[in-house]
Amino acid sequence: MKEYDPKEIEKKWQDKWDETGQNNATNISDKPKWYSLIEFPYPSGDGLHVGHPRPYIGMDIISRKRRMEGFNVLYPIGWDAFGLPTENYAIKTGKDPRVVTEENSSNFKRQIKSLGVSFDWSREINTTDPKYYKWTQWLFLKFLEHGLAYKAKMPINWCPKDKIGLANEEVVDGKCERCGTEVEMREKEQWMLKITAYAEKLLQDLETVDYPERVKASQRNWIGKSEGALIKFDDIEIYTTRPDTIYGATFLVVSGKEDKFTGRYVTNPATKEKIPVWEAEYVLSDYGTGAIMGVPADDERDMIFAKKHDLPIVTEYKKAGFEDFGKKVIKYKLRDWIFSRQRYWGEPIPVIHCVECGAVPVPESDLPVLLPEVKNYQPTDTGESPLAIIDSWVNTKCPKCGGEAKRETDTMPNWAGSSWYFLRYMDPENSESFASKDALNYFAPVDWYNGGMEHTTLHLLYSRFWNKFLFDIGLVPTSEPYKKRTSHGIILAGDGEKMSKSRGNVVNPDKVIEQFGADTLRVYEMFMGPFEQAIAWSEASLVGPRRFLEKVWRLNSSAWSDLSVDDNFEMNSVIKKVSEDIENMSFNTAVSSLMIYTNTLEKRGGVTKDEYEALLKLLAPFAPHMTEELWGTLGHSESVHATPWPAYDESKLIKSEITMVVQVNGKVRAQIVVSKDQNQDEIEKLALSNADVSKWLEGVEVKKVIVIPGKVVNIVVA
Ligand code: ANZ
Ligand code: ZN
Repeated sequence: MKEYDPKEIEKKWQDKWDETGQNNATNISDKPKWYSLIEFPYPSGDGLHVGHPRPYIGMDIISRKRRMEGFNVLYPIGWDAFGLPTENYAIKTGKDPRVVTEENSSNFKRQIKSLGVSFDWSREINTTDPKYYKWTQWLFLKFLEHGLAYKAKMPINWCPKDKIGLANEEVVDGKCERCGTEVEMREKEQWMLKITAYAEKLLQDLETVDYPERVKASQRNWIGKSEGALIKFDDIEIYTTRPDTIYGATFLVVSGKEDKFTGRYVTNPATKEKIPVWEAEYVLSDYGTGAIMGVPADDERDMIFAKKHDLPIVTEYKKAGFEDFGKKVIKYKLRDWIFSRQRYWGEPIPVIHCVECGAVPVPESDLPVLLPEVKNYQPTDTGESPLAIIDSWVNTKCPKCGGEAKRETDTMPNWAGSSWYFLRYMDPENSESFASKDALNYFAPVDWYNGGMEHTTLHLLYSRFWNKFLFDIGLVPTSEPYKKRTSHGIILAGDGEKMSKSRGNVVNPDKVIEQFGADTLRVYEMFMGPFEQAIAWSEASLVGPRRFLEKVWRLNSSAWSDLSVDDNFEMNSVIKKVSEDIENMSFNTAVSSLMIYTNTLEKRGGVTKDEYEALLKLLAPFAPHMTEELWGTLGHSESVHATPWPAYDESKLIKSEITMVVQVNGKVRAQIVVSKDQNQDEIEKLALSNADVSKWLEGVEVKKVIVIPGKVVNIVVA
C-alpha cells in the first residue's frame, strides 16, 4: 500500500463524482426526498476564506449520510450575486459588474469544488442571471397584484457614503451595517412590501417549525407583538399595555425632541383630573400612537421623568379592569419592508409609470426587464438611481394605453433574490414558471437549513414571508419554507478577530488544501470545536486530523484478522455514537470517537474486515475522498457513498465485562473486573477480598459498602 497522498486522490474522485452525477438529485424518484440547504454565498472578489466552508461541510455530512440512508438528496448551491461590493468595484474600475460576477463566482466554484462538497452542480443558479431574475420580477408583480407592494413617501435611513437607502434591519446603532457610516434620515418615494400583513402568521407559525430557541426568540422579538389599549385623554390618544394602571396616570407625554411642558392639560378619563401634557424623547414617534400616559408608580421610565420634572406621583390608586377604558388593540414592532434601492446592480422593478394610467406592471411577456448596459455605475447625489439618466431605457410606451411613459428606475434590495432561491433549486431550468408544481410538490419544504445567526431577522424572516404569501395564493405547497433551521458559529482568525482583508488575517483554503489535503481540512473544521460556537483558526492543529487520516490509511491491510472480537462492543457503540452525533451536529465529538476507535483498532493489532468497513463508512461523510479510495482497494466497485449507512446491534452495546474502581474512604485502591450479570452482593464480596483492598482493611472496622453499578465500590472504614 502506497503512502497517503491527498493530491493523488482528491481531484481524481471529484472528477469521477462529476462524471457519475452521483451527487445530483433527480426530480422523479422512488426514494424519499431529502432537501438540505446552506445559505448561498455572495461571490466576493476576495475568494473563499476558511470560514465559508464550515456550514457547507456540516450540511455535506448530513447530506452524505442521508444518501447512504437511501434518500434522493437535493443539496444545491448558487450565487447571491447582486449587491454593493460588486457595484462599488465596478464604479472604481469601470468594469462591467456582470464580468466581475462571472470571474468571482467561477473562482468560488473552483474553490468549493476542491473541498469535495457533494453539491448538485447541475442546479447552480445565479440571482443576476436574467433567466433567474425574470422570476424575481414576476414574483414581485404577484405582490403588486395582491396589494402587498405599494409606493409610499418614507423617511428612510440614508447612508451618505454608500449613497443608498437602508432598511431598519440594515442599520446597527444608527450606523450603516455595511460601512459603519452614521445614517441620515431622508424623505423618498419608495416601493414597500407589506410584511406587516404577515406579522401574526410569521409569529404563530414559529410554533410549527424546528428552529433553535434563540432564533425563534429573536424573530418573536423583531415582530414585537404586544396587546394593549388605545385610550383617549380628550383629543390625545395614547397606547398602553397596562390600561389597569390608568388611575395612576398623573401626566401625559407625546413624542418630542426634548423634554418640555406644552402648557396644555387634558382630562384623565378615569380620575377626571386635569393632568399636564409634556413632550419627551423617550416616547417614540413611530410606535403605538406616539403618546403615552405617565404612570410613575408602575413604570420606571415614567418615574425617572416625573422625578426630574417634579410631576405628581401617586403610589396608592385603584386598579382598573383591562376592558374598562378603551379599545383593545394589538401592535407589532415589525415595519413594512422598504423594497427600493437607488442603485444599479439589482433587479429592475418591473413597473412603468404613465401619466394617464399611473403605475402599470410590465406584462409577463416582456419579462425580464433587463438591466441596461451603462458607462457609469456611479450613484447620483440626488438619490436617483444611475438608471434614471439613461433616457433610451427610461422612456418607453405605456403597456396599457400606449402613451409616453417612463420606467421605474429603482432596483430591488439585495435581499430579493434570496427570498425565494430555495424554490428555484427544485426546478432551475424551467422557463415556463419559477418552478413546476410537480417539482414543488415533491421537494418542498426544505428539510434542514443551516445558516448564520446574522440572517435571523433579515433573510430568514423575509423568505418565510415570501413563501407564506406564495402559499396563500396557491403557488407553493407548504406555508413554511424550512422545516428545521440550525446555525453555525463563525471561524475567527488565529488572532481571535473576525477574518477580514483589511486586518490581513484571512486564511485561504487553497493553501491548506495544498499542504494537507481537503479531507484533512474538512475533518479539522468539524473537529475544532462545537459547530454552533465561534472558534479561532489554528494552523498548528491541522496536524492532528492529518495524522488520524494517515492512521486510518495504514490500517488498510490485506491480511484481515479473523479474530473473534467476541460481541464487538466497540464497533457497535462507535456506529451508534457517530450516527447520533451527526444528527445533533456534534461533529467534533463524532470525529473524536472515530479517532478513539481507530486507536483501539491499531493497538489491538488485528482488525476484521467488518470493523474496517464500518470505520470507512462512518468516516466517509467527513473525509469523502480517502474513504472512497480505500473502499476501492477493498475490492468494491461501487462508491462508498452509495453503500448503506452502517447499522448497530443494540444488544451488543452492553459490555459483558465492566471494570470498576474500588475506593477505601474515597481513595482509589484497586480496579476489579466484574461481569454484567453479577449482583451487588457478589460485587461487594469481590471488592472486599481483593488483595490491594484487603490490606487497607486490616485492623479497621468496615462501616459501609456502597456500590454504584458499573462504576465504583466505595468502602467506608472507621
Ligand atoms: C402605561 C404603563 C404602565 C405602561 C406600566 C407600561 C407599564 P411594549 O410592551 O413594548 O409594547 N409606550 C407606548 N407607546 C410608546 C411609545 N411610542 N414610545 C415609548 N413608549 C411607549 O410597551 C408598551 C408600553 O410602552 C406602553 O404601556 C407604554 O407605557 C409605553 F406600569 O402605558 B405603558
Ligand atoms: Zn397609460
